Amino acid sequence: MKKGEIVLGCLAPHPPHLVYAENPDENEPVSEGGWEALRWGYAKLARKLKTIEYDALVILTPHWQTYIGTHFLGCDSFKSLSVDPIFPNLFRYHYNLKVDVELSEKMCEIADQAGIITKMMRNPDFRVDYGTITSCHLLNPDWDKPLVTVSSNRNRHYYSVEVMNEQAQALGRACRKAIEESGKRVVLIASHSLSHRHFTTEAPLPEDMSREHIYNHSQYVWDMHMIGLMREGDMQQVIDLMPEFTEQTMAETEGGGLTWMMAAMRMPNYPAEIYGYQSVIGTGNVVACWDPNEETREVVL
Ligand code: 2X7
Ligand code: FE2
Repeated sequence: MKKGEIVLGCLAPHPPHLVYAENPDENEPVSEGGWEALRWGYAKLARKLKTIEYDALVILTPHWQTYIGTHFLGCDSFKSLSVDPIFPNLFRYHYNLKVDVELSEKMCEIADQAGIITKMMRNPDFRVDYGTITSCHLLNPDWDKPLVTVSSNRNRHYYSVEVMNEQAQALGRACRKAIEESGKRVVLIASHSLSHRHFTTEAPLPEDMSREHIYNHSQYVWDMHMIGLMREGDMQQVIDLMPEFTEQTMAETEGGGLTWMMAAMRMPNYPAEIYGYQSVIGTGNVVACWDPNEETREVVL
């Protein structure tokens, strides 16, 4: 069998606002738009994805939080209405997604062999988190590829950001091995924002862009520093800075997504493609990807 490979890694933030602003048929609330810098960037990355041959999407999301080990979706499909607990006014999304259970089981098995506590999620009524739904909708609105969601273990809360950063790397290495053994071509997704302090009140019209800005300047400076390193292709430095960045900006990197993805991709030393940066209720969000194929890698922004 041909060795499987990771064909792309995407950093894909999941504010439900972005789906709300798109007005897709699947979402009940209706908007007048908003957050175009992120949505247009996502649309461009979604077009790139259409040009790549791949079998499955594998996504790690901080909104599926597990306290004992790492869990993997383990039923063929999940269908329900996802109502965001914090923004039910923006996000009531009817989803119907397919899972690559074979790949999911392989990742679970290899992670287990590496000493990581794991579990397959076999409850067909499990409610898939809105991080998975939002990032996957924006990257692949046709929903024509199976996916695997990997949960976010709460190492950061039990122990520290440093422990999270180490454990997420071990998980990333295990997932890479599983993908190689599977023979499949896989797109990885780290679903999260960067800096994450946010406003606690909402404008009367949520998409009123005259009210949208980053929560504070230090968050902005940190986000730009991290994005600068991504552009330079120094992901080892980004991961080394992760504990400090995460603590100082309350970053959503705390769930381990970017660390996991970079370890799985063996710490890229080539430039990331940057598709857009914008705040959503004060949080910092970048849409970016790492393309291991030199021939298709581009300077986007
Ligand atoms: O989950 C989120 C997020 N990460 C960022 C901004 C707004 C809402 O939800
Ligand atoms: Fe989030």
